[in-house]
Amino acid sequence: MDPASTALVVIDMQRDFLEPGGFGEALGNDVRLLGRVVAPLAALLDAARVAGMLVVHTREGHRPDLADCPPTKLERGGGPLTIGSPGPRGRILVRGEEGHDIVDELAPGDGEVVLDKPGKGAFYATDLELLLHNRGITSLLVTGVTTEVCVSTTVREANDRGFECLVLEDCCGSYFPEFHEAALAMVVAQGGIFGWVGQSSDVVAALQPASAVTEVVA
Ligand code: TIU
Repeated sequence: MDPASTALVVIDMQRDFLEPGGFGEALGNDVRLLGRVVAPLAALLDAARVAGMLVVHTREGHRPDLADCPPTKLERGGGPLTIGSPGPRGRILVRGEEGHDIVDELAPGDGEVVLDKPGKGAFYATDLELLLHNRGITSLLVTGVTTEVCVSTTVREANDRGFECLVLEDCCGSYFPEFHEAALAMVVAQGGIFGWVGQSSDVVAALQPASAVTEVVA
């Protein structure tokens, strides 16, 4: 892995998915299941920043007038609350609202890309491919939530565009543990049909400066 041509992509670590009263809960999910992702992802973010890697944070959400939200997406879910409904942290999945933003522990740093996307995939109706191309990025470390929805969709989109993808298991989360496992198994099956799956601790170790590694060995 060359940090200069690799980007860390952090998908949708928003209050709307991780905290009560948001979109995840409106869809009937237990949002506490995603909490396990925060600590390893914070450590990975630190390591990526020290290594000078490009960091991209995505946020799923819509314009206040919902003009970019397909009626099919609005109609689904089945609960009393849907996209645009008022919730405890503002209107659900609407840009500019508190719930739409990224959780405090993983707040984007200065100069990091924050990419608003209307769909599940990070490449759909965004300038992500252009940003990565202009920076000479060829490989992606993919993290975030949920594994089988926005992470999986993004990995598939990235794969078709020629990016190498390493999905970090402990930095991805799902409301359905069995879907998490299945989505990751689908990435590596058939000789890595969409890419690879790994653990963040291995990436953090690989990103350590050579001097730190020497110290440990000594
Ligand atoms: N519902 C669900 O699992 N996920 C989403 O709606 N969006 C993302 O995965 N970000």
